[in-house]
Formats: sequence, C-alpha cells, structure tokens
Amino acid sequence: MKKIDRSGQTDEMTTQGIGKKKKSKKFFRRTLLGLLIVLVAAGSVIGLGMWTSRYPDKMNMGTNCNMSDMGYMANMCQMGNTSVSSGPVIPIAKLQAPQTAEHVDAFTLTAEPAHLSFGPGHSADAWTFNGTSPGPTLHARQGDLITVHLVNHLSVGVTIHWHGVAVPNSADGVAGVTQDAVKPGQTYTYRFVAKDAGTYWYHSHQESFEETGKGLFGLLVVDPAKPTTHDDVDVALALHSWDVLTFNALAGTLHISARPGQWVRLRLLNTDNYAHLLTLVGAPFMVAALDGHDLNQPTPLTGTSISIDAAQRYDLRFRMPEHGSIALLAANDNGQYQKTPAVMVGQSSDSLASIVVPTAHQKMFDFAFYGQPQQGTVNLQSHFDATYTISLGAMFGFSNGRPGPVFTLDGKSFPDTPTIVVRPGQLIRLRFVNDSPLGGDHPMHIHGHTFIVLAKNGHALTGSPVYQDTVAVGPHETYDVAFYANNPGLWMLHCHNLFHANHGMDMMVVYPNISTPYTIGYASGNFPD
Ligand SMILES: [Cu+2]
Repeated sequence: MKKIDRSGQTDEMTTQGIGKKKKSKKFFRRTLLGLLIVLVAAGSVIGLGMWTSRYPDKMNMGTNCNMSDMGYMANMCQMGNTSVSSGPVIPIAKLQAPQTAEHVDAFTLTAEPAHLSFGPGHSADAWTFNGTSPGPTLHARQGDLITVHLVNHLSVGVTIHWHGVAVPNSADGVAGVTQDAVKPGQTYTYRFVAKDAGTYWYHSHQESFEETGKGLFGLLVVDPAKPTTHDDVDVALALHSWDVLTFNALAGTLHISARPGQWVRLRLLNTDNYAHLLTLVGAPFMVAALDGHDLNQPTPLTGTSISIDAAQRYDLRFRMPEHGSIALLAANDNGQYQKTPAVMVGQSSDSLASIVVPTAHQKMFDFAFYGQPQQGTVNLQSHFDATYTISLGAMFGFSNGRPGPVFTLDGKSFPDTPTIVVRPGQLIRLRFVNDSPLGGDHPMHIHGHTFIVLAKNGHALTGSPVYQDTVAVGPHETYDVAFYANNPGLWMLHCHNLFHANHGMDMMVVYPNISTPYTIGYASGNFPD
C-alpha cells in the first residue's frame, strides 16, 4: 500500500511533474518562438531600414526626363513640373566659363597628405592642398578668369567646390552631379570668372564631411575692381578644429604686424561643423562683410560677440589704436573666452598678458539690426515667383545604411528629399523653419546662388541688406530668404554642418532640361557629402 501509495504519489507527482515540465517546455518554446519572431521582425525592420536608406547604385540628378536611365529623376519628372520634360536639353558641360580672358589667374592645387603640427603637443595626419591646411589663400581680381588645376596625390577621390562663388555649373565641384571625383593620380581643371568681390573658400565636395574635416580646404579672396575702402593689412583666417581649435593651423598665438593708425581687415572663415563665438578686444571694430558681401554703413562695435556658423565668413575691419594691440579671441565649448588660440595684431613684441579676457555674457552681434537699409533691395513685399517652406528636422533612423541620427528636409533625408525646380529669371523665396531642437543649428548653404536674407523669425531686417550663401538657422528659428534663379544648372542646397549633410540633409535646386553624365552612388563611387 505504502509502496503503491508512494508509487501512486510518486506517479501522481511524476505525472504532475511531467505536466509542469511539459507546460514549462511549451511556455519556453512559445517564448522562444515569440522572441524569435520579434527578433526576426526587428531584424527585418532594421535590415529593411538599412537597405531602403542605402543610396542606389546610380542616381542621376539631371532634369532631362527623356533619358533611358531615369532612375530617381523619374520621380521628380512625375512631380508635375511639365516644363521639366519639354524643350531642348542642355548638357552640363555647356555650362562653363569662357576658355580665355584678358586677365587670367592660374593656380595649381595638389591634394596630398602631410603631417601638420599646430604647436607644442598638437599634431595630426592631414589631407592638404599644397602641403598645408588651410591650403594657399588664392587671390584674384574681380572680373578675372580663374583657372585652378587640381592634381590628386591622395589615395582617395577628391573634388574642389568654390563655396559662395556663382561659378558656371560645370565648375561647381560636386562629385556625382557636376563631375566624377578626381581619382588618385588624376587631374581636373576648374575655370570660372570672379564676378563678385569678397571672401570665399574652397573645399572638397567628395565625402566632404571626412575630407574637409581632414584639411582639404582653403580661402579665395577676390579683390574689388573698384575698391571702396582701403586696408593696409588684409589677412584671411580659417578656424578649424583638429585635436585643438586653431587659427590658420596654430593652436597658440598668431601674430599679425600692424602699425598705429593702419586699417586692418580680418577675413574669418569657420571650416568646422558647429558655430564658434569670437570677439575682438582692444579697439572698436566693424562687421564689414558677411559671406563676401559688403554690409551697408556698418557701425563700430565694442564688447560684442560674434557667432560664426559653419562655412560662414565674417570680414572684420578696425583701425589700429595709438597704443597697444588688438586680440581676436575664441570661446571654448562652455562659451568662456580663452587666450588660446588667439590672433594678436600689432607690434611683434606685444603679448597677450595685457589683454583682458571678456566675460561670456557680452552682447551678441545681430545682422538683423546692423547698418543701414538700401533702396531697391528685395524684401518681404517683393513679388516672388514661388515660395517654398522647408522644415529642418532630425530623428533617429537609418542614413545610407547606417543606424543613428538622420537629418531631414521636410521630413525626408537625401536622396528622398524634395527637389525645387526653378526657371531662369525667377525670384524664389524660401522659408527655413528649424522645428527640431534635437539637431541644433542648421547652416543652410545654396550652391551657385546667393540668398538675400529677408526676415529672421518673421521680422524683416531693419538694417543693412544681408547677402549670405550660408544661413544659420538655430533651434526654433525661422529665416525667410530669396534668391534670383540666374545660374542654370543642377545645384545642391544642403546643411553645412557636414555631419548633417552626410546624414541626409541635402536637396537639389534644379533648372529644367539639364543633363549630366555623372551619377551619385556605389557604381561611380561619387558621394558628394
Ligand atoms: Cu544641419
């Protein structure tokens, strides 16, 4: 009995045990299956996201919709702009400068590796033009024909984009749009007329995020045909972050000599992806030009900070005082001004010791209220042939197969971003709205054209007309800008935080019926950002 009982009990227990085991096995299997389904689904979503966000092998940005290989443009041709598909087709090669001119400024830029030293304890392996970064500052006179012979001695493809210059489309240097990236060992010649005076710059537009960051940039200064001001000292300065912030590749103090009473112009360029806060100590100064374009009747400023965003240029002018020197200082990431790096203008014996570093909270320069208005400038009341609102955003997702941040224009990332079709002679208005604080500033840059800034946060500018090729739209800010469609071609409009551009923040502004033989994507290896 006991035995039976026991065995019965045992049996019962065993049966129950088996039941539990069976149930837990079932539960385990079901959980495993569920988990597997979730994983497969998540994997599929991730895989699909990665795959669908990946650039196609070949994307042709041309607007001649009769081509056999329409690819992505087929979508654009269906966007309802009928003029895109009618009329004679202009090959991009036809959009070029004259072969020769009375005055020609010829340059050679050789892309080559170099080990650069920025001062004690700071150095980097860089990609340079002619062995330095910044590369040589190219000087030309307004109206001259500029030719630049690019020689590539790097192990990667390279192009040169002429930032802010209204070049003919074929000289724009955008890999996959206006040319193929220049392969190692190969050469390419850019040719364009320096129509506008001012401070411009050049940088690679093949893998621009990586290549500009590694040093492939320099300044271009076009002197006015009829100067309206005289500068005794004129120096171009590029800010760039290596392992340390530098002015013209110096992490310490850069000395510029100037005598009392002399006029000095500092042409400042920010080659980084984020804004820098700068100030000038020792004399009143003027902001003479923005992005190469003179401001009307600029007034002296003291105790004022300037925020210079990615790719922007600020020309500062000042007169040397009778005594002492002038210091250009930059703020660190916390907004505190530092003595390194610094630019000292004066006698070579002057030292930074006498300079009083300003506090972080001095007033900010705002071009919306600076200088005097000018009659006849395009303004909010002007007639616009078309107006487009472009919302600037950021989210998490996939960009060209990579998980992480994605930066968007109207909710889409390149190449799915909308294309703006313009016709010669039109005046186009754009409204940039930065509604995603996640992304920070978006310095929006247009190729081949210049923005006339109409309004900031809905309020018309009250001071000087402002022309910029790169408009910095901060979080929750809105900028209204306009541009004349006066340079036919296929042009990029993108964020010049090149990390953002590399992660989707690009679109095209195109004229109808332009064909290009070049393509972006894995087949050609052309990746403009
Ligand atoms: Cu951006």
